[in-house]
Amino acid sequence: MQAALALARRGLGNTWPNPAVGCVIVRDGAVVGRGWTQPGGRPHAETEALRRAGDLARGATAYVTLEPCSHHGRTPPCCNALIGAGVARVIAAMRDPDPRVDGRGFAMLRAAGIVVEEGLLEAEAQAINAGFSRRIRAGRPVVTLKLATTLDGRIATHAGESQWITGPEARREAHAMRARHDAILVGSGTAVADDPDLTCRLPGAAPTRSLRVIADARLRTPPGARVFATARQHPTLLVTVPGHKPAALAPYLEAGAEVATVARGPEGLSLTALLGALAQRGVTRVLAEGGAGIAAALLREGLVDRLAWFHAPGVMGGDGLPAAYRLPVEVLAAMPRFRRVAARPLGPDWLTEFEPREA
Ligand code: AOF
Ligand code: ZN
Repeated sequence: MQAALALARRGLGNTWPNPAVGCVIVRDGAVVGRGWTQPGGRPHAETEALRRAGDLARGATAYVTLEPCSHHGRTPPCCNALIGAGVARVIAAMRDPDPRVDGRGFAMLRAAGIVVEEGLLEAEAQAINAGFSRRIRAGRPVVTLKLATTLDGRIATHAGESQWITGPEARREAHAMRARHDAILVGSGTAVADDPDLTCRLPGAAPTRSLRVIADARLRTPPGARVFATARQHPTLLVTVPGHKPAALAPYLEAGAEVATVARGPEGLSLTALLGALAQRGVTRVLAEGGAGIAAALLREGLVDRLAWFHAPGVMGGDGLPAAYRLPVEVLAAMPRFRRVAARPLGPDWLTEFEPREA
């Protein structure tokens, strides 16, 4: 199952709207087939592993990180494939929350005489599928907030200079992080100040399917910005509020970007509504890369599921721009708090990862 989980992780950022699943088929103590969900979500992990195992799947045990599907999609259910291949035992880490499956897969396998065990390394599988489960159950994706700051939490100088605070090792990790998410979100402040292209550039890495999302209520990002100039090569979504004149939106559409409108929020657009719109498009995992406005709004609304904080060993002082502004914390009890789940050095910098601390 550990091996199946590692295979599943390969698909993160690439399989949406489907979950990233891994499957290992074992017979007589030897691995005879391995598979993981392919880009775009099909083929599923089990059919990939079965194809490789061929006749050796007969009497074998399949380790799957998610309950095999029981519904007819573009292809018949994975349960049919497992039954047809003569697999004797299926060990699944967790149940599939998709209402089309949700226990029906296990029932189908058992009805066919296959021995089924559920719950092996379930916590790991739940973590991998957190975005998928959240989209199914709550209609929104999980959000990782990525910040790169000085030791005193500054993201840019007073003059707006921000490139580069962290070193090349941290930036490489940030690119890998983009690849593991379905969508990369920035606000117009960052889009204007940094003119990022929000792609994943890693030598040797396969092209990614990440959707680039610019939250821009007032259409402050010029249509000539790098994200829009490359919109024909990389999917790009401009999210704004209703009421703009068609002529104001036309240049973005002409550049090849999509435009979506969502409800207004306290400042600009509602991030909750934006996340809902992304989930409707199938997005399960969002990487928010700033800036200070988006970071503050996500923290304020309790929308951060994971915080990835790069610290560079420099100090900017009070004139530097803070990582988040207008977080009205007046009493300590109101401060969003996190618990550290990982920390490691990256060249001269540190990456610390956090999850919300339960109240
Ligand atoms: C599996 N193995 O590798 C994945 C599964 O749109 P479809 O027909 O591809 O079905 C998508 C659903 O299949 C998805 O919502 C989830 O329930 C399941 N994903 N199932 O057996 C896989 N990715
Ligand atoms: Zn399937």
